[in-house]
Amino acid sequence: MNIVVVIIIIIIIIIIIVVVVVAVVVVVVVVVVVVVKVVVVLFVVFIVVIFLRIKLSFAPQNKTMMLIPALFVLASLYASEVAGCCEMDTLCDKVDKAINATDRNYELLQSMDRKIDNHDVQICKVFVYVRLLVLEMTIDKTKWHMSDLYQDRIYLVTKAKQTFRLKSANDVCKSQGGYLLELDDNNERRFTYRFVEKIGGSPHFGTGGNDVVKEGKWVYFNSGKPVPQDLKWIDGEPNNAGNEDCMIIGMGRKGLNDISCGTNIKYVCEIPLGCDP
Ligand SMILES: [Ca+2]
Ligand SMILES: [Ca+2]
Ligand SMILES: [Ca+2]
Repeated sequence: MNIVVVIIIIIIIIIIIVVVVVAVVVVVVVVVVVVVKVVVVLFVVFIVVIFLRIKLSFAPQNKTMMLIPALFVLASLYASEVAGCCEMDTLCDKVDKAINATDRNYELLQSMDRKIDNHDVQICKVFVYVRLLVLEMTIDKTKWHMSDLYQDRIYLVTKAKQTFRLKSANDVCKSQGGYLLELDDNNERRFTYRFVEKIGGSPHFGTGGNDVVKEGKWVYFNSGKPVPQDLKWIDGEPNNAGNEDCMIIGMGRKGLNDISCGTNIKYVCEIPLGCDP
């Protein structure tokens, strides 16, 4: 055989071997990368499921309702982060929007995977964050105004005025995972006042405060807790003028007032997002 032909055949064989080796290496690398990503995602989801299950066994029933979408969001979030891309554009838009809502939220998310070992605090923070994202995605924006985060909770205000009945309004709040607003102190009063002031459209905004059972004994409808004595009411209020038993945030006069239950007003729901309601 001609020596030139032999050399050409050898070169072709070497090229084929190199191509095959390169192809095998590329396939192996791709498979390893994908497997590692999947394992990391599954591991994180597994850890989160374990901790959420521990938390949920002590948590109120309504939090269980959030588990499946919460885990879905969390897994998607982490998968997107690990993969370095957003495969689910719509979800990622929502996530980005929520992330940009406050710097504090963003820090919470960034610390999510780093501090997973500090689980007790971190899982609660993750819980707040995931529930916030789920709420952002599921809330009917034609019916509700939604506040920013305030101490692991947010507030919803009805867009339409309704005849204010404590039980039916509280039931509506419950269906959103919360209860009629319970002001624990004047800081919460100031935060919610600023929020409803921005919304406007109603002279009064209903809360859970009432003295229906005993005149002058102010309690919250959902928890039955007493309304704190040092909450700032409008000067001269509550005055029970013509039998007023429902506590409202009064627009224009920057304080609390009692008005007749059954008035046509907007109202405020308080939605706890953390582990401690
Ligand atoms: Ca409160
Ligand atoms: Ca009264
Ligand atoms: Ca009054």
